[in-house]
Amino acid sequence: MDLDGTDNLLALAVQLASDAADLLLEGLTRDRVVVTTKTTGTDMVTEIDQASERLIVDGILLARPDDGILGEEGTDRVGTSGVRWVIDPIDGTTNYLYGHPGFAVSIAVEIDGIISVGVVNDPLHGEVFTATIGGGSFRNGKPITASTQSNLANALVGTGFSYEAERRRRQAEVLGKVIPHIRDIRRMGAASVDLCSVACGRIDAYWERGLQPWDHAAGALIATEAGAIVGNLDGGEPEFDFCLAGPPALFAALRDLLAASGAAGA
Ligand code: 2AM
Ligand code: CA
Repeated sequence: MDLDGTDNLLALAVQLASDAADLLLEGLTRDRVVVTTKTTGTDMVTEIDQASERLIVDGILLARPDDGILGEEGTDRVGTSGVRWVIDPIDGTTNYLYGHPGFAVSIAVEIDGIISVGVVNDPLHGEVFTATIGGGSFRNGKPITASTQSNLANALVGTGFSYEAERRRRQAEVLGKVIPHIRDIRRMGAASVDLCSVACGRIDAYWERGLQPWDHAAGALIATEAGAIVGNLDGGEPEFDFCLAGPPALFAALRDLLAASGAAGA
């Protein structure tokens, strides 16, 4: 697809994320109710998660009826155009349920299997992060870059915990081994925003296990285009087993520390 095609996809993704973000803000003015749970009792879904996904999916299909779509709340549509949308209608649902800052609408677009557009809209902070492959990363239209920190001891590192209790316990053990070797830890609660935080240098690095494609697809492109490395522990792409993001000067040292701390099995 030519540059125009990518730009058109970006414009549509920005518009749909903005419409969904308005829906999220409107939902904050009313009581929020858990309508169902998924993997565990703490993996919650509100009616706003479902309404936001419906809004985004309807908008995509209206403009581009031949595209594929993968969405957290159940959309799994095979397309014929070579374009597939990967969406999280609310990333950071626990924060959203509590009205706590740290949730976002995340929309990525794959072209022929390659993530080529990423948009993360964090409505409470009024921040829209965007990236196109090879085109750099932006926050509200201004270019952003990842941190230049090279000393692990001075690195502020984000992470997240599983919805599953026993896994959370193991992850807390890993944290106990990692935290003496870094500046401090942040746990915000929305993977897409954490990856954007790496992209703009307001944390130095981030890792988490157990992420789904819709959690990291857009944020990983935004972090990568901002100069960070995003991958698993073995030099591969970010995946369910591991997502680590950080600037080149920190990535290897943090990866080694995490591996030595047993993060891969936690
Ligand atoms: P969600 O809010 O869309 O569920 C929290 O650490 C971050 O990880 C959130 O981005 C959350 O997305 C995501 N996440 C996805 N699957 C998860 C899981 N099984 N356990 C915990 N967090 C998960
Ligand atoms: Ca979600």
